[in-house]
Amino acid sequence: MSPDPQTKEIASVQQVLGACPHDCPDTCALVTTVQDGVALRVQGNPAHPPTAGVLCNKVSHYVERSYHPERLLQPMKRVGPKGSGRFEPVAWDVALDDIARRLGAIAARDPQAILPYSYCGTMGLVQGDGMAARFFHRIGASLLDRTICASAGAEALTQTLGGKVGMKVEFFAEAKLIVIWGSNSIASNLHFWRLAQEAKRQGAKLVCIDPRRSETAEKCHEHLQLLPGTDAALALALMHELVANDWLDHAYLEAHTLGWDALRERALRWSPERAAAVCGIPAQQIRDLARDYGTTKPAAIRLNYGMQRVRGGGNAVRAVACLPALTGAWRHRAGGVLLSNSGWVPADRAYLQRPDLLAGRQPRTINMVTIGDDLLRPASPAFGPAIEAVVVYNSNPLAVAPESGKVVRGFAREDLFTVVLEQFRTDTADYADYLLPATTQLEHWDVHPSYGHTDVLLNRPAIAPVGQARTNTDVFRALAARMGFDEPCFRESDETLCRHAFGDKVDFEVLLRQGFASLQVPDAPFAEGRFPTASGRCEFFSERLARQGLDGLPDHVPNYEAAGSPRAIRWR
Ligand SMILES: Nc1nc2c(c(=O)[nH]1)N[C@H]1C(S)=C(S)[C@@H](COP(=O)(O)OP(=O)(O)OC[C@H]3O[C@@H](n4cnc5c(=O)[nH]c(N)nc54)[C@H](O)[C@@H]3O)O[C@H]1N2
Ligand SMILES: Nc1nc2c(c(=O)[nH]1)N[C@H]1C(S)=C(S)[C@@H](COP(=O)(O)OP(=O)(O)OC[C@H]3O[C@@H](n4cnc5c(=O)[nH]c(N)nc54)[C@H](O)[C@@H]3O)O[C@H]1N2
Ligand code: SF4
Ligand SMILES: [Mo]
Repeated sequence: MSPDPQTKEIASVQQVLGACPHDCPDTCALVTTVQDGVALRVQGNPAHPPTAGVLCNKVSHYVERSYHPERLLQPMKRVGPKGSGRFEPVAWDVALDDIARRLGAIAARDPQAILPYSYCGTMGLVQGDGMAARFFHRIGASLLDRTICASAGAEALTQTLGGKVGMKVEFFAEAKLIVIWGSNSIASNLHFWRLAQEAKRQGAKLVCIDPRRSETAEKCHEHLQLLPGTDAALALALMHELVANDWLDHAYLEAHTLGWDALRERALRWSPERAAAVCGIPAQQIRDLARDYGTTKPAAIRLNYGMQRVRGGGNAVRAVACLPALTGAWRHRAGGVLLSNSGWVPADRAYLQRPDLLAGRQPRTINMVTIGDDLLRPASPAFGPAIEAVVVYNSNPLAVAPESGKVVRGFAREDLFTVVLEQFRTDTADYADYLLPATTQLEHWDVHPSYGHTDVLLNRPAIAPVGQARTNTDVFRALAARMGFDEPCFRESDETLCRHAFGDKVDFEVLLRQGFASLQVPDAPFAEGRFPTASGRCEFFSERLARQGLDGLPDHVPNYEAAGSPRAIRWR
């Protein structure tokens, strides 16, 4: 048979398995079609159940992102004043030599004057804080507290349930009541919305709790349009009604919770009328939701981070996280609450990030949300040395950190040495002394945990780096070599990092073969209690908080600017 030219063409087409890098609970599995070294399209992997072959609109265009004409393709050195965005190309070796020399000189005076600044440009454990954390630990640089998104909610879950753990997302499809609380699922958690639709087709009722009539609220059966920052009051009033109508699972409360008497007493102070006045919604709406929640089984709550970005946000998440234990919703696999499942992931951070390279040093910690203030702070005994160098990767602080006026002034300091690893010319990139072109997800290895489902994923490179782009790991390896860090961990390849990222808890061969692997999480993780708290119970009352002089029980903590004030009402 003579060779068919078309067959030859098809034979050179490859499909490469990957993972979406974005900070999104869905952590989709990708399939990239590549021909002759060029990526043609990115699609959802139909074999991965949470992805179900579908990507959001943003990532289905990821090929365009990778080949975008505005992509940074070569290292650049600043020539104009800070922030002017005027650069000239520079060779990688020249840039890396100079960066290593300057960081080395600062570290010789005080390594804490160096600050890494990163967040979730990629959620990958390898291009995230794999090699980078090793490098900064070895230097002894200031540590960064990554608080910009989820800290209040994460802490609240940990105090109540013992970790960032919750329902397995797939079972929302079997729930008969779904409460979508402080989450705009259609926009920011699309694959969950698909499951909620499945439940709806099976007769489930959907309720949305959001100050805004979001597109998600629009499509639910009920919308409780409460004032921002009043969720804990609502949750306490729901508890009030569960008690008043005895919609309680007494056996579950007895066996698997801590502090019920105290919580009960507090809840009884929150009549629906009192909460209605605080939340700005009718008392009857609270009664109706309590009835639905108390009498519908299984009932599931999907929280997201939208509701914890207020003063009492942590308390609100604690109060909501208590609810399923009152009704025993956890007994069913389609009952309970989900905010984050990242606590189930067996990431071996000691291996990936090597905090042991601090070798007994205890650098200060800088909170990423105060970066503006901190860049403008002079040296002092309380603060330590002024920040002299910032290395930014996977983040865009000028756009994302609060009080951006101060952040801009901080980054505009002529005496600050700034290195930015980026795919694009962001606001922050404009302030770099060196701007280093980074690879995209199509060009590097990585492994990905998920906070919305309970699988982990592998991302294989589909194409060679575009232009002169380099992986984050490569840049930190190269800097480590130049700074004379000769520990073997600085020579490990990305593939090796991927292989060991989950220790022996995940079979890497499975990841290589199918691109994802499911974690061993029970279908109804807390049906028999066994919460990962100190007591093994759902902790309504937290000894830990009480010992710190804080309220041991969740409460409604009002906004600094009271809900119902003229400004708040105008906003509404
Ligand atoms: N398409 C897309 N998806 C994303 C992202 C993205 O940039 N684009 N970002 C990802 C990231 S980093 C995150 S953290 C998540 C965020 O995901 P979500 O938490 O779902 O999104 P937000 O828009 O922050 O907030 C959700 C809703 O909370 C409401 N809200 C605000 N204040 C309150 C309150 O006090 N109480 C209650 N009950 N509701 C309140 C808002 O009106 C909003 O509709 O999305 C992820 N997914
Ligand atoms: N104004 C404003 N501020 C916000 C928010 C908001 O909605 N508005 N949301 C808040 C929330 S919820 C969050 S989670 C944070 C998000 O804060 P960030 O995580 O800092 O924001 P992103 O824009 O997701 O990512 C930052 C940059 O990482 C780059 N990047 C992606 N992949 C890679 C890579 O592999 N290597 C390198 N070197 N760079 C890469 C991207 O090009 C992007 O410019 O922002 C918070 N701040
Ligand atoms: S839905 Fe989320 S995880 Fe899926 S492709 Fe879009 S951003 Fe990525
Ligand atoms: Mo976020």
